[in-house]
Amino acid sequence: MVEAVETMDGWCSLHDFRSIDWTAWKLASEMEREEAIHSLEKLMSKWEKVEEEKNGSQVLYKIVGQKADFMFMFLRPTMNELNDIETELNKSKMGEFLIPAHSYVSIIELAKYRPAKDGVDPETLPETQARLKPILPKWEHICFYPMDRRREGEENWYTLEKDVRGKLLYEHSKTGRKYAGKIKQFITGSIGLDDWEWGVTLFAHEPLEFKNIVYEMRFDEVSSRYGEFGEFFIGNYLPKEEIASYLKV
Ligand code: 76R
Repeated sequence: MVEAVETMDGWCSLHDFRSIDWTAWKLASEMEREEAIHSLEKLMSKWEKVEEEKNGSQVLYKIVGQKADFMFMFLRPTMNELNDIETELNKSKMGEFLIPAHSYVSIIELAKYRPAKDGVDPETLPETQARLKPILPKWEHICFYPMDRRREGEENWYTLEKDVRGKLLYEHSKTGRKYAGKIKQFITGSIGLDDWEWGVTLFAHEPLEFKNIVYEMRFDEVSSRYGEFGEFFIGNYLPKEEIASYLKV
């Protein structure tokens, strides 16, 4: 029988995409707009405290193109906290001008394909814990897309033996490591949680590196034979200090 792989699971993740209701925004009074901006800044400050205390992490990006305007990515220990965050955003003054565009629910995941070294469970290592409960980078650009592993005829990931899958992912990781310092990747598992099997979140200083890594990986067997991809989202970093100028009309 084909064996599943054990996963190491970390913080719960919510990718929350919002479009700005620009018509309502322009029709609002200066005072209302200020109140809305302030409400978002206040929430961001509150979330930053959570991050400082290492109880979660988040980022805000401006989506390029018409799929959304804002993309928040939140990491928290529980799904309840993620629910609270989206609700508090909806209830805020800013929430009156935000239209839900898309969302993605998943959990930070690392797979245990490699055998334990000297009998040590990798999950107990501090470096593993740091990857399961990461502080997200505030790099200039973000790329998010969901993906599946194929299961069709000869291309069925779920009928491959574990050692074969491990070898294919090892080859994949060698391509990934070439992008050290240029790309930071977070894999979140969403089997049973959302419409695809994994979410891929990449950070880069230079957006061309997204195209480079995704293109190069298309030729790795694990992607060329077993990868299926969803919608791609690209964003530019929006620090709290720049929200007001971004929204100024
Ligand atoms: O976790 C590890 O670092 C060990 C090696 C590794 C695994 C197990 C690894 C390394 N990945 C793993 C698993 Mn990955 N990854 C993707 C994508 O567009 C595409 O073709 C694929 C999207 C990118 C860009 C990427 C980058 N990886 C996975 C899984 C889970 C599969 C499963 O369990 O079946 C998916 C879906 C996936 C997809 N990967 C790396 C990278 C990079 C940059 C690395 C090197 C990380 C490093 O060593 O720092």
